[in-house]
Amino acid sequence: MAAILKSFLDWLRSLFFKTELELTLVGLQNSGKTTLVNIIASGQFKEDMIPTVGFSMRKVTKGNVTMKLWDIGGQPRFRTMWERYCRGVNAIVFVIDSADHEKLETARNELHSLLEKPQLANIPVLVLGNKNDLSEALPVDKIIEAMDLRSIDNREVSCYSISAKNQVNIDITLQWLIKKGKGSK
Ligand SMILES: Nc1nc2c(ncn2[C@@H]2O[C@H](COP(=O)(O)OP(=O)(O)OP(=O)(O)O)[C@@H](O)[C@H]2O)c(=O)[nH]1
Ligand SMILES: [Mg+2]
Repeated sequence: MAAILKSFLDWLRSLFFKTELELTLVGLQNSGKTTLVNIIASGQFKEDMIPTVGFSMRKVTKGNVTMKLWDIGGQPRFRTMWERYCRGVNAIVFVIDSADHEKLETARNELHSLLEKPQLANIPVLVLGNKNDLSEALPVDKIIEAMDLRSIDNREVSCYSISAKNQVNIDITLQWLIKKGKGSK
């Protein structure tokens, strides 16, 4: 009964309130951050992507949800910028190429050193194992292990296996993210 009441109230709230979200996407180069932003914004997938130089920002409105998406370059020279762009956001989205086994260790080290920054304390993190359309892609339990996500105990952490290309699990990703937003009139 309480659950029904809650979903009714959520629905009622959604009629009157706007949800505003600010999110930052980080992760190694070639993991699919810009592709994911494009999928969220327009559903378009492109094979021939240009690596992000510095960062790009996109504002996307879906129904009564407005998302400000900071998409930061993943090449080593841009990684020092990650922290600055993650400050004060509703959630950090850490994208990995789950089929690129060799880069997982670097991805794990980059994630853990980012989360050590005091300025980013408590910000929820969503780790996305992208490219699950590829046969070598690791399943979600292996990603959790390889990224040592169970050792993170000072914030909310979730992990999904997705494919931006085939739009797999994009819906649950958006649902998770929207819950981190703040309602405002
Ligand atoms: N098979 C497959 N390829 C993908 C997927 N998502 C992205 N790609 C490809 O991965 C490559 C890199 O994608 P980008 O979105 O540019 O990666 P990025 O993380 O933004 O890279 P940087 O901007 O350099 O940090 C492109 O060739 C994409 O087409 C996916 O879900 N499956
Ligand atoms: Mg990019």
